[in-house]
Amino acid sequence: MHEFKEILLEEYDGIAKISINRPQYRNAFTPLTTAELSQAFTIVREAQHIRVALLTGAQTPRKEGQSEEEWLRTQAFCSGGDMHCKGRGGYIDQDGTPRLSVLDVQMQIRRLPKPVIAMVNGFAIGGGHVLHVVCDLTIAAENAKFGQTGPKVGSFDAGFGSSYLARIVGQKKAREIWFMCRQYTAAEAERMGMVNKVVPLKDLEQECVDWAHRMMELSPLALRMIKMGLNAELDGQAGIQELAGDCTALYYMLDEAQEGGRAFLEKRKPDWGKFPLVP
Ligand code: 1HA
Repeated sequence: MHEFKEILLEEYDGIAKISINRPQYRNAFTPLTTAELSQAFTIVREAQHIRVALLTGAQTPRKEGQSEEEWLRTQAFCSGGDMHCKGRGGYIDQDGTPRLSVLDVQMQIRRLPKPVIAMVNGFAIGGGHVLHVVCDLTIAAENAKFGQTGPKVGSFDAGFGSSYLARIVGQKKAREIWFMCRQYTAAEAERMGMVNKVVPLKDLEQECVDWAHRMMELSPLALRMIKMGLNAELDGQAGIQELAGDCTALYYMLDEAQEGGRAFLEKRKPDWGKFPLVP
């Protein structure tokens, strides 16, 4: 759909697949990666025919002589911020500016009025773990590994990466994940409630497509309103603003809202009496 350097954006049958494409670095993200992710999510938001987005990591080909087990162990969804770019104040972009722009990507995923599935094909670590947390659903391969490293490498995400995580797995587990910096298997992550389903890696994409197709049989507007309602419950005024915006868009679709605008332009009083006030 679009040429990028550090991500891939593909589309099939109303489903967009966004892959972080730096498998040699376990799909760690640079400021360029996050800038491209932002562009991709904007494209996905604007494209009316796209109904569901998948977020994943590009895979490495299996090397000659490498066992399947070893190959599976080295695959990654995303291993967080690229340590080669980590500087004072953020991850340093090509112009020397420090950035934490993955936070904007997190917000875009949460605000995207379409479901986003994290298709976790391997390591989801550090800022990569947070990316799966902010997706609406997570489907993981059996070989996936989940965990935080922030306090080990001089970082932390006390935003969605902690508070929203705690809403999903509970306060004790969220504190364990951050205070211990251990890795968890896909099965453990599923038991904690942060993964919806675990399948073998070879079946992962088909499973995600099946979930996407199931959601595409349902009312897009109903799913959108549910997503915004679930966000509003957690996000305070900003969440209510998001939900209220969608309510305004729906109201504008009614004759009653059109009457107000028309009456103003026709310099008359609006006739609200024409519209039923259902109990
Ligand atoms: O906390 C935040 C933020 C908070 C607030 C706001 C913004 C934030 C933005 C980002 C972040 C963070 O993400 S902090 C956390 C950063 N990430 C990490 O600490 C994870 C580092 N990586 C690992 O722990 C491990 O690589 C791994 C568990 C994912 C995989 O281990 P494995 O299989 O033993 O592979 P390994 O040999 O370590 O890595 C393979 C190659 O990938 C290495 O390169 P090579 O030596 O072959 O040249 C390795 O350097 C590279 N690599 C892996 N992860 C990263 C990386 N290179 C740069 N940055 C990485 N994150």
